[in-house]
Amino acid sequence: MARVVVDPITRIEGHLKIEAEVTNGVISDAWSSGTMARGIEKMLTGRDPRDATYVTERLCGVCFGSHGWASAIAVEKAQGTKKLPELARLLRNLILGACWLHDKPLHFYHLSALDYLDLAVLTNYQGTDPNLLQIKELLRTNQAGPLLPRYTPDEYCVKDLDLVAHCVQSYLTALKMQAVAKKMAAIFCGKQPHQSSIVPGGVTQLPNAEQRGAFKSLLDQVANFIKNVYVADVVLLGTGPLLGLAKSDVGVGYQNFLCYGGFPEDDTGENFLLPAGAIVNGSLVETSPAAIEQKITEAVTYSWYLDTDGGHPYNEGQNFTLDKPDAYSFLKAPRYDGNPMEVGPLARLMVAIARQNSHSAVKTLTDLVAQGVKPGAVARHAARALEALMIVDGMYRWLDKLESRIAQGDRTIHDTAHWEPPASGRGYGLVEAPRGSLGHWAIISQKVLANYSMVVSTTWNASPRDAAGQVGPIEKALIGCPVPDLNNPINIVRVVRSFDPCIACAVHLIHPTSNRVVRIELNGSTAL
Ligand code: NFE
Repeated sequence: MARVVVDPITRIEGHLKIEAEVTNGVISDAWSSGTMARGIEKMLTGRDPRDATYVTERLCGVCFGSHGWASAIAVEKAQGTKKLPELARLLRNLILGACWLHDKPLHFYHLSALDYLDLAVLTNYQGTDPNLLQIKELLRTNQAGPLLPRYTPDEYCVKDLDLVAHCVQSYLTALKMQAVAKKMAAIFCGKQPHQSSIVPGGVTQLPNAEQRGAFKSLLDQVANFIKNVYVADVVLLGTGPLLGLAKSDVGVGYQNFLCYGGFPEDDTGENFLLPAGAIVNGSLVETSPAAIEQKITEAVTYSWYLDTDGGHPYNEGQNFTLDKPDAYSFLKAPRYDGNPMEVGPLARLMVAIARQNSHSAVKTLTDLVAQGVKPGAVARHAARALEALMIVDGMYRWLDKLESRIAQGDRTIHDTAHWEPPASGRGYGLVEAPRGSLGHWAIISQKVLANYSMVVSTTWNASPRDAAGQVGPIEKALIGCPVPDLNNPINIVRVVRSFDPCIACAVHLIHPTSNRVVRIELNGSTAL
């Protein structure tokens, strides 16, 4: 038996440490450890509830809009808002849709693809593409820094020169598409990152005809890339060289999947582009987000928190302690009805399959599962890509609706006449963020926030053990995974990255005595 420690897991957002116990070449136990503390909830206590939208967005540079959205909904619920102006709902969907279309190819090409490609074969490239020739030269002279370090390629790494060259070209195009998607979102929400349009009660900007036209033309570019490059590449790899890995148990975890419902199609709280549901042990047990919310708890048995175990998010405290011998993570352990739940694209599509959603992307994943693809590492990439097709279709539909409402004379984007934060109340906001189910819980007293709690997508997936000793979803997905070479744990990073974890919704916590603080002199002034 041996211990393998990967710290930090590179090419994810934020700092995550994975420890694995390997017995006879297979992981027999695993520990997922978030090594940063967040603390943003504590900053919100005593503040105007409307501040939460902007403050919580600063958790992260990727999923900020999801936090703003969840926060606005939580404060709206506390106020008693039942219905938003339809234009506001459409614009929120379009802003967030653009953020998702930025995020998905980023994860596949820039964070994950190097787990599956042997870039060294590019030293044999004989073509004329100037970018590839430049990369060839960087590889030849040992300067390919941005594309390295990487693990030693194993049997699942693609070594076919043409295929690797094609994927690297897509990698470079995806960099440009990130900028296009960001620009698209900024047209509707002021700026990127950290949007400034979604506020409690609605949105702040009704885009004019020119802005709507610009948004649509950028959407055309991104949609073309999503359909013809990104999804095509994922399908090409997943059903070709990676099919063996896709049919293996690598990365298969609990058969527990959760989705709060993503992108509302109306104000009922039940009708979403990505349908809501909880699957436990392979069976769909709940479809109502309101019912799901009541069964959410967070354990802190193995987390560096002082507070009591297993409470509902409304009742959670946010006080840290490092003086807890068994604790190993700054992440709490969220549970649904006591169960660890996988969240994210695969969970959403498994719920969509269980709810018999008719989109062709859902049908494609159903077919792959029928052909023996398991709900593991490769399936997570496939689901993330297929889901992008659903978002693209939704965005064209919401844009059409926006145009027709505006043509009918609708201009209402905010319930300005009636919307004031309440003196007291409490509310929760559930949304789907790119990485999975995200919830904010707000308690308001004397017109300020008395308590604020966030259960973030990655907290579900990367959670530590709970009071019952149940491991978190990433830990479970690692157990049983082959690590034939202890010095090259490539399967560990493949499995972890397939969840697209983001620990960056956090800030560094330094220990006042054991952490080394470096003093830097800048132009004569001193900074710590
Ligand atoms: Ni910081 Fe986020 C996470 C997403 S919020 S990237 O995890 O997606 O749930």
